[in-house]
Amino acid sequence: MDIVTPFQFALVYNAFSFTFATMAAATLFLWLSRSQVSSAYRTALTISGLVTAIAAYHYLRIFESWNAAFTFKDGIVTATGFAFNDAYRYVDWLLTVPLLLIELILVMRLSREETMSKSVRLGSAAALMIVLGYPGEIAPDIATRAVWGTLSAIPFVYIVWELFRGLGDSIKQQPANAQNLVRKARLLTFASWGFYPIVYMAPYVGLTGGTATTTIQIGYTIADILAKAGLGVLIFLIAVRKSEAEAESGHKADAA
Ligand SMILES: *C/C=C(C)/C=C/C=C(C)/C=C/C1=C(C)CCCC1(C)C
Repeated sequence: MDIVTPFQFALVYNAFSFTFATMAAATLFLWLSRSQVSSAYRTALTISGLVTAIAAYHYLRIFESWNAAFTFKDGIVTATGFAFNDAYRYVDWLLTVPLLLIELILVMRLSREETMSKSVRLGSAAALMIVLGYPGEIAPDIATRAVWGTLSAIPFVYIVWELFRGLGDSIKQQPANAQNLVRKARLLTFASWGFYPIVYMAPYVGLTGGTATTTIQIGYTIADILAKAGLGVLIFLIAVRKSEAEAESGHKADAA
């Protein structure tokens, strides 16, 4: 295990702790807000809260693992010999990334067939992306990291392309008051998801040892907060707007 400075140790320690609290709070918010939206969007909020709940659990485990890997005493950090376990993060992604895509697709309320086929295709591509990324993440040398990272980027590019093209069309079918928010949700997904491969490349630009470890952990943590809790809040807002728009057009139809 690469040794970190006291500052790096504390930074990652606090980031993990903060993220656990953020994910847990987001879960409560998303689940408790279900009654504020029409029944068509409750599943999207349930899944959104499930994503942050799974992440909260894994951040607790990652936090424990970080704490077990080092001792911080009298201003000095020493490695305990227990390896910091990055597998928690990848298991978390394996579960949460397909769910996040499904959440985004559900809130669009497409036809049943489209929802199914998009969820299966994007969900499988996302799982493949994570599985191919892991061997590179734990590889000790940059060449191996680069090979797996490049393979993982293939399904990644497919997902990005599919989201832009496929979801771009359905944005036009959204009620006017929700279009902008759906566009923002898509943009937030792109921006945060695009951040992961950039963070992954930190060792390519010469970062090593504790600096690389810290950069990667902090980078993934920021991206996770945006991609999971940030998206959850946007999904909630979209669901509220769409519920309002649909209730209104329902009233008009009743009056006619
Ligand atoms: C909540 C977690 C999310 C949204 C995680 C997303 C992760 C990615 C988009 C990861 C992508 C990667 C590549 C495109 C190549 C290098 C390896 C990965 C797995 C970091």
